[in-house]
Amino acid sequence: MLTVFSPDHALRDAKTELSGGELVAPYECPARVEYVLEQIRQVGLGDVIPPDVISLDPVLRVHDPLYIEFLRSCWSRWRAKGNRGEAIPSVIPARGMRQRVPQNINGTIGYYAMACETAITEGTWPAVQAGANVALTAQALISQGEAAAFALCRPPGHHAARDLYGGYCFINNVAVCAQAFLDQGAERVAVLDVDFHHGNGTQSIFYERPDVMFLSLHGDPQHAFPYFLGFADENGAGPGEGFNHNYPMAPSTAYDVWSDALQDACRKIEAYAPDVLAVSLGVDTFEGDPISFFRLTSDDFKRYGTLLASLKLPTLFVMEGGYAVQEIGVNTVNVLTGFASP
Ligand code: OKP
Ligand code: ZN
Repeated sequence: MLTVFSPDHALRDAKTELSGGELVAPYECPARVEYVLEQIRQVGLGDVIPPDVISLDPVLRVHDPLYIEFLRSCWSRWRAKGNRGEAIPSVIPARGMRQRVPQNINGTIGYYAMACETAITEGTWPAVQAGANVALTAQALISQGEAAAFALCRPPGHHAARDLYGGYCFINNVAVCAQAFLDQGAERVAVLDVDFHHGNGTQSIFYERPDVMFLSLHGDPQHAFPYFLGFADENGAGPGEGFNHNYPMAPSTAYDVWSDALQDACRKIEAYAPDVLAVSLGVDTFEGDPISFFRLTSDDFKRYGTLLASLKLPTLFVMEGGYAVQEIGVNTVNVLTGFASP
């Protein structure tokens, strides 16, 4: 299996994350994907190739142009105001308030935030853009007939909505790829999100559409980020009714219960008969993850990789979360080898 990777991910190297009332060192750090890359080379998964230079057009099929302009200019606008720390919002347009973009950057950043832990920094935009190009280059490989490809993206994307960043995410890489498949002739795309956290951004982008089925296995939002979306009764709306499936699961869920949910999701994917499968691959379901509460073991990742291969669909894997940095390489590559050599 080919992997697409860009060293430009390292330009996103925030010094702060708002956590527990403190500014701590971010969990979502550059070392994450370097460990994955090292393990890919260790097991000989396949070649690692750089992304093509791609325009923003496919990104703008999914995201609001003014939101993308905000991501691009946020850091310089923030600094121009004399702020000394990294850019974080201090006010959000909550219930009852006007949903309009104000001119002051302190208001603009709150308007576009879905969470406040994620600091915007000098190198964030170029890293995020490189990440989208990584995803789209892997997507093009599948479009051109490869059976599978791995987009080793960083930062992740599945919390980013049409005009919202947060939860470490800025551009929704998997959503951009799903739309690109459709634009290149696919009729139906299934997006399966196995990251520990609910993919609220991906869900919201496709919620009213039947051409992308979204299925997500995740920590019950009663207890886990993003708290305000990802419940079992969210099944899509309008023409999208019946094409969204959530599997929220309780603290301490292990592979027996988790894999039952995955098998149910696989049956729904089979019935949908998509042209292609895109997997939001987060490995923060691991028992040792510092910010999550499932109990998958490293061997379990290999098992479910094999399960996914039984769908016999062209499959794009897009990297999302996973914060047990020492083990992220083994866990991620276990999914890919379980898939590629079951
Ligand atoms: C991104 B992805 C830790 C709380 C972190 C945000 C989690 C974002 C996860 N202090 N809350 O889905 O892996
Ligand atoms: Zn996650």
